[in-house]
Amino acid sequence: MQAETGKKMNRSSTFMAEQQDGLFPAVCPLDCPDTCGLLVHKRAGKIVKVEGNPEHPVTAGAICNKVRNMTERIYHKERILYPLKRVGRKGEGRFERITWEEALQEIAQRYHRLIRDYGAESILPYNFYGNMGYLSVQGMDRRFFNRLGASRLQRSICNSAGTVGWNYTMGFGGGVPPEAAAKAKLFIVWGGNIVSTSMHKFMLIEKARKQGAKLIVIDVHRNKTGERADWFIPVHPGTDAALALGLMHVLFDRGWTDEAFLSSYTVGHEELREHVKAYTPERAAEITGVPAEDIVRLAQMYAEASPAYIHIGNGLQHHDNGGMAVRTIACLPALTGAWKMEGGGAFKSNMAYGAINGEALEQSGLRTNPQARTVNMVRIGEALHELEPKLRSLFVYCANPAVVAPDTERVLAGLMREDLFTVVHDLFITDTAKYADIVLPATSTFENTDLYGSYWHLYMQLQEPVIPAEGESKSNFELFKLLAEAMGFDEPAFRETEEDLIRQALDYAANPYLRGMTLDKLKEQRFVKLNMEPLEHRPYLDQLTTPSGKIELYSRQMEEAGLPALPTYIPLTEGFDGRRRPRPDGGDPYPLMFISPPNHSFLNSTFANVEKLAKLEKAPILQIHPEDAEARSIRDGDPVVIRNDRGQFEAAASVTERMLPGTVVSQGLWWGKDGKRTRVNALTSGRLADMGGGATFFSTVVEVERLKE
Ligand SMILES: Nc1nc2c(c(=O)[nH]1)N[C@H]1C(S)=C(S)[C@@H](COP(=O)(O)OP(=O)(O)OC[C@H]3O[C@@H](n4cnc5c(=O)[nH]c(N)nc54)[C@H](O)[C@@H]3O)O[C@H]1N2
Ligand SMILES: Nc1nc2c(c(=O)[nH]1)N[C@H]1C(S)=C(S)[C@@H](COP(=O)(O)OP(=O)(O)OC[C@H]3O[C@@H](n4cnc5c(=O)[nH]c(N)nc54)[C@H](O)[C@@H]3O)O[C@H]1N2
Ligand code: SF4
Ligand SMILES: [Mo]
Repeated sequence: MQAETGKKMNRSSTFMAEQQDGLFPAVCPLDCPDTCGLLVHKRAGKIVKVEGNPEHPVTAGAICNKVRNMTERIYHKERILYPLKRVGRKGEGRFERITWEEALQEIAQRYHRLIRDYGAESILPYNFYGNMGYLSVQGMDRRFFNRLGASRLQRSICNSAGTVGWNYTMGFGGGVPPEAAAKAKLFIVWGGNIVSTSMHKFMLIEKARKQGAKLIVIDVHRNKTGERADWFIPVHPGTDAALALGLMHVLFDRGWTDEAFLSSYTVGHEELREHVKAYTPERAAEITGVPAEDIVRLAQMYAEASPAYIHIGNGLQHHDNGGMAVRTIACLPALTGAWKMEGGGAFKSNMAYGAINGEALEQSGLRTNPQARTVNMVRIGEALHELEPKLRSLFVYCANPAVVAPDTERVLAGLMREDLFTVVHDLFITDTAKYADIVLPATSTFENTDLYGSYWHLYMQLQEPVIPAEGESKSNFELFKLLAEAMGFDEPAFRETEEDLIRQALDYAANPYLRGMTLDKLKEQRFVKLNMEPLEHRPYLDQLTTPSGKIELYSRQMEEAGLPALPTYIPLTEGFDGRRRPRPDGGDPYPLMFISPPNHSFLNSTFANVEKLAKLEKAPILQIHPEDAEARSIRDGDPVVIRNDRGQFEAAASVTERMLPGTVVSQGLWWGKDGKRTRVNALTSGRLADMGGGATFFSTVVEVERLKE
């Protein structure tokens, strides 16, 4: 293949890391649905440029600006290159260099002592998807903590509320694949900002628009995707289920439903038809802020477009009622029969198509403490203070809870505990690492071997080291092998290689889509498409794994779980609907809804320390409606403080009509800097969503004031 530079890509997977010059294949490891194929340019042994791999069938050579600047991160002057031990106070960030031998011995000794005195449950791993590689976060690390007998972690900070909600309706955790989506004539992006968070899907939509397709964005603020839409529909936060129910009312009422489809493929359509009579467009308008005539127009466009595709974003899922919102929206395509046509239907995640053999990777049989408790990662602030028996050690990797977890003040107070032994494995002294007793240097993805799936497209990819490990850094895989050895764990599971684990991950008869996927093929081709043949023999709609095998508009499972069996609008616990109802306790100290979604140039809190990207985002900004600004004598550019009972956050006001009055928005997860209050999660709570133990970042109420200087 001829790449842009005219140089030939090196396909041989042996010793890429040792070659000084050339062009090498790689995979983007970040928590982004697109999982791009990359090309890494090396000169004199160093990476000089990262670009998209034009051969990748879906991402096709385009990558985001974040990853185009990846070299700034890999060779950042603050990257940690050897193990460190804390010498200052917790939070101060003063460390001294130690050897790996010392670090491993100290951790092993502390862990043996904790296990003897308090039991292994006193130790909690805390990780998320800082690196999406299966070996990075679902491999040796899981084996290690299973064998240790540590408390287990419920990894629910991202999308688990919606996943449960989707599954109640559809059963199977896969939606419309990209190849089919390209054929849609109407795209509804609902609670997502795909221009920033899934750029290749936006590119796909742009292409379809050239053929006449339309894009509608439903969001609480006109984000970058809303700016580019044919129709942007602003809603009050947490009211989407009411909007969907209003649409259902119109669809049934006007006879715009596909009755044959409803009879063949759903259960509960008669109950639903009755149920939604109460959700007139007028009532839905009152709740959502969307005018009744717009609800009718939207229902008509949805019914007439064929095929129509709904993208369900994370904005819906980070609310008290997030599970129900997703469950409700997931019912819409069944009313019009959109699923019948190629490209019609909905997408929340396509991860299920590529499901790997997670059990082979983590080996739950190694568990020395099968009864170990499970701690919800969303509630880490509370867990560090209140859990009994106490947590006495936190092992953080691939995550930055001091910035990303809700209720920052509580998290930090927990991390300050002198009796908490904290280990952080990362590439940088993150806000979390500042509180660590031991900091361990992590490799970047380009220094690792790993296997990647995608939660949007259908290709798996292999990463092999393109450069040697920087300094003394080690991959997660290697680290947990070394720790197992230091702890004296001698099971064969800890002696296996990366390639052994990749083979085990791919050997999974339970997933027909994985049939034929092998390590050898991945080495040869770099990206290999899942085997989609099963869909040809047995259509998607015949594969649903709900108890009835149909789309469950009425769900007995939900009823059994104590939830409404039919899609229902449930107001937020904190906050207001369109009637601006005061809080149930009568008080109204925090009249504004505070939404804190990701920004364009960071990936969660990753890249916030890369100067070039931080400069593009300038500083934390609070978008506030002119009415709300005027009521508080706030002018554009003014410094403001945003407060509630949990904490404070400071930003520069941007007075804008992007939202309905009553909602303020600040994008981006900034690190704390120079004692400034730059972390949005100081305001958010550890309250859990209605399903899946999910986070409720966006169900937050605040007051805003001009900051006196
Ligand atoms: N550039 C960039 N890309 C990313 C990330 C990043 O940090 N930066 N993060 C990655 C990760 S981990 C994830 S999970 C995905 C998330 O990506 P998306 O699924 O696109 O979700 P968010 O970016 O969280 O966008 C949420 C949108 O929902 C809106 N919203 C909030 N509340 C409501 C509501 O009640 N109703 C409606 N209709 N809208 C609401 C917000 O205004 C925001 O525009 O992106 C991934 N990609
Ligand atoms: N207010 C608010 N809070 C949010 C969100 C929001 O929209 N608003 N979004 C939420 C969502 S959807 C998510 S997914 C979470 C994300 O939360 P996290 O997964 O914690 O995301 P990051 O902040 O990117 O932190 C990842 C860390 O992993 C490190 N890392 C990268 N690669 C490796 C590796 O190979 N090994 C090790 N050991 N470390 C590595 C990175 O340097 C980085 O410090 O945040 C959540 N928090
Ligand atoms: S962050 Fe997403 S868009 Fe950017 S390179 Fe990675 S996978 Fe591609
Ligand atoms: Mo996420």
